[in-house]
Amino acid sequence: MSRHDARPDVRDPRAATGASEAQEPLEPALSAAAQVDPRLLTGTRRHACFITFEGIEGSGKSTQIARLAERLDDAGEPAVVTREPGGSPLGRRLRSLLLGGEIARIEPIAEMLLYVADRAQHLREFVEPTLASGTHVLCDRYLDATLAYQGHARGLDLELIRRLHETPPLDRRPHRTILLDLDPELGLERALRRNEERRIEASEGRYEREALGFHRRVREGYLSLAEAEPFRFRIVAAEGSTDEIAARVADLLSDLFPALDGEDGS
Ligand code: ATM
Repeated sequence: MSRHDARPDVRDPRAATGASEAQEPLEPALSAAAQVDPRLLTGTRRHACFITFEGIEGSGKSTQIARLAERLDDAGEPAVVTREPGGSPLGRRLRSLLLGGEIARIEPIAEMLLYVADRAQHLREFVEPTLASGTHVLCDRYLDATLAYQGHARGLDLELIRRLHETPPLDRRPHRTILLDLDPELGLERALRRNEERRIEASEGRYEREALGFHRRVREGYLSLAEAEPFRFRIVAAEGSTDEIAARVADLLSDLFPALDGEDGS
């Protein structure tokens, strides 16, 4: 785990700010279809950014998010990395229930509501206080994962999922979403190899056991979400070296973080 990986159990920004309770967000959430908030584009920006990373299994999100956190920290823009599910103490319990093999079958709507429960707790306990303290938040999966996996791939009503996310604290929208796009066949191959190396099959292998068709639907789902919100999404081809992909990611965020402009991402 890198020094920048500040999942809440590693580094809690409330410790730095002295806040003991989850705070109300200090800035209004952007609407779902929002264009880039002009305040985020000025050199005198005072608001921290909420950036999410999405993609199918094996698309390299974790590696890229860690690289970006490092680049931002080096550029004097403090950023923490977190993830869903699992960005709060409750979320970590939910993650092991959702991804482990302990419960053989979870009803699709129950599964969706557990991801939403994880998100509500994560937003209140970690994301909002962190943004309020002026630290950027880089989140490995967020609302679009629920729309792609539980909506597009499992067939749950997308509008139901969206409606749930109109209620605070779930109404927080990312300022930018990086979609790492990859052929699912390649992604699954990478994910299975990684799991074997790390021996995590038993604890987190539930999605890798889904058929290829499921992962194809997830990818198509992500691409249609990106097409519907071009202002928020940036699609990055997740093929090539880690350095090449990191450079593409930095380039697509340089309007929000001018310090990333013109660097090579390595
Ligand atoms: P990571 O391995 O990227 O942390 O994701 C864990 C799984 O959670 C991921 N599995 N695969 N493939 C997708 C799944 N997931 C959902 O199905 N819905 C959600 O809302 C979220 C946040 C994750």
